[in-house]
Amino acid sequence: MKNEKIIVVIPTYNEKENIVGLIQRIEALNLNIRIIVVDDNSPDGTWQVVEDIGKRLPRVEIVRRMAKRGLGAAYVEGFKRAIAQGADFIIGMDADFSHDPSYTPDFLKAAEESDVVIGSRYLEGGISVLNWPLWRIILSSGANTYARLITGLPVNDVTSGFICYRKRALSAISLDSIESDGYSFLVEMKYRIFKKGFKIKEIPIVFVERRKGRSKMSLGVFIESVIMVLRLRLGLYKK
Ligand SMILES: Nc1nc2c(ncn2[C@@H]2O[C@H](COP(=O)(O)OP(=O)(O)OP(=O)(O)O)[C@@H](O)[C@H]2O)c(=O)[nH]1
Ligand SMILES: [Mg+2]
Repeated sequence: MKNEKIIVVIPTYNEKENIVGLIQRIEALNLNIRIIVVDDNSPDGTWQVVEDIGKRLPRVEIVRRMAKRGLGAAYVEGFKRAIAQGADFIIGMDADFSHDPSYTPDFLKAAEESDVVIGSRYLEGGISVLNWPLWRIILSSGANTYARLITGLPVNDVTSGFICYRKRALSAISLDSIESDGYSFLVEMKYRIFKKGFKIKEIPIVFVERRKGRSKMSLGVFIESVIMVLRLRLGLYKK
């Protein structure tokens, strides 16, 4: 693990209240991690805050896109940069502290024997989330079961966004052909990587509901995900 390059990619939209603390927590791990924040021109000025941190800490990079184009498109941009910068391990993480960066060593350890490591909320039959109301648990586990059954992915948490990819797994799929803009991106990535025959492993995480800022889930994104999962199963996507 010694000389391997780890890059964390964080998509942000109005996460000014979270991103500074999150970057500090990643820095505190002392793993020499590079951080790429991909912001869609957040009206709250998240990009500005990260740009300022980047002036002090060259390990922190902001990619500012000029319009809100969805989580999937933001990740694709961040992943392409991470690969171009020679990352060995690329970790996708939400900005809102739902994904605790202190799991990073667990991800890296599990990645020794696999190509993709998923931080899973659904291991051992239950759901490990903190501060979720019942409706959210029902919605999330319903969406997860739907996506798992339709795609046939041998993964418990197919909708998790907390993922560590080895470079070879990310480079093997054509990122430019990814179709999902919203949350189905997370299913699409796992599906494409699985179809290429890479080894996927899950580690247990506790997902903590955001305390600051707002969720970006919308009806449009939800509908896109329902349809995209079906299209994946039917092979109706650009390969
Ligand atoms: N760049 C970019 N980031 C986005 C977009 N939509 C969501 N994000 C980020 O993606 C991550 C996950 O989005 P959330 O809104 O937290 O989604 P969620 O975790 O399902 O919802 P909550 O539990 O309510 O937070 C966060 O860091 C968001 O800021 C987008 O359109 N563009
Ligand atoms: Mg969140």
